[in-house]
Amino acid sequence: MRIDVLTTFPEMFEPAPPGVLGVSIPKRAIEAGLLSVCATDIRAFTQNKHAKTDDRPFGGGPGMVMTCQPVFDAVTHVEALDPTPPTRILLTPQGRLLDQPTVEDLAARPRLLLIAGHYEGIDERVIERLDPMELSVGDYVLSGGELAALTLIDAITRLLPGALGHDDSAGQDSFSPDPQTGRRILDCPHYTRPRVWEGMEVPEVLLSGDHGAIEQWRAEQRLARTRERRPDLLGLDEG
Ligand code: 9D3
Repeated sequence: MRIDVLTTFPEMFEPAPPGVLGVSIPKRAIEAGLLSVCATDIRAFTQNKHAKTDDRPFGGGPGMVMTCQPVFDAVTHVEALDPTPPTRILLTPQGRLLDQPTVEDLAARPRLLLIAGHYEGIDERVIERLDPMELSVGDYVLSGGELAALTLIDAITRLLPGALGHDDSAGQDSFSPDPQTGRRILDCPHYTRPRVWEGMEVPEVLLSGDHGAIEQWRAEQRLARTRERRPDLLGLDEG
C-alpha cells in the first residue's frame, strides 16, 4: 500500500527511529515493502514569498485558516506521482470517528492520500472540491492532524497481510469481532511469570491446563469488562 501525506510538518513522518514509522510494526512493514509512506510539505506549493500556508478568517475570529491554493496544488502534484488514484482522507475534528471497521476498509485499498492540517482548519471550498473522507480519531483536541494521520497509518499497517509476526494476533485484540458472538468487545486480562508477584496470584484457571475452561473464562472476562467499561459497545447505556 502507498500512503501519501500532505502536511506542513513532513519531518513527523520520517521513516527513521525514533519516529513512529521507524520502530516496531510500521518499521518492519516499510522494510518488507508492504507499505510506503511519502510525506509532502504543503508549504512547497505556496506562491507567496513568505511561504505562508494560512490567512485570517473571513468574518473574523481567532486563529488562522489554511488557504485553498497550496492544498489543492499539493494534492494535484502528489496524485500524479503514481497512476493509482488514492482514497482522499482529511483528518479533522469534524470528521466521523475512526473505528476498526473503517480501518479494515481502508487497509484493503491500494493507495491513500492523507491531509493533515495544523491550523483552526482548512478553507471549506478546497474541502468541497477535493471531497475527501473526513475522519477524527477522538473527541479531544490535538494541535494538528499529524498525530491523527500517524494513528491511522499505524492502525492500518498492522492489518496489512504479513505485517504481524503471528498471523492471528490482529484477530485477538480489543475491537476485533469476538470469535463466538461476532461482536466487537474488549480484550481479556493477560498474565505471565512469575505465578506470584508481590503476593498477587495468577487466576487459577489459567494454570489448570484445561483449555476449554480457559477459553470460557476469557470469554466471560471479555464480556464482563466490556459491560463494565464500554457498555456502548454492547448497545447498552445508549442514553
Ligand atoms: C475551536 C475549534 N477547534 C476545533 C475543536 C479548532 C481546532 C483545534 C485543533 C481545529 C483543528 C485542530 C487540530 N486537530 C486536528 O487537526 C485533528 C483532530 C483532533 O484535534 N482531534 C481528533 N481527531 C483529529 S483529526 C485532526
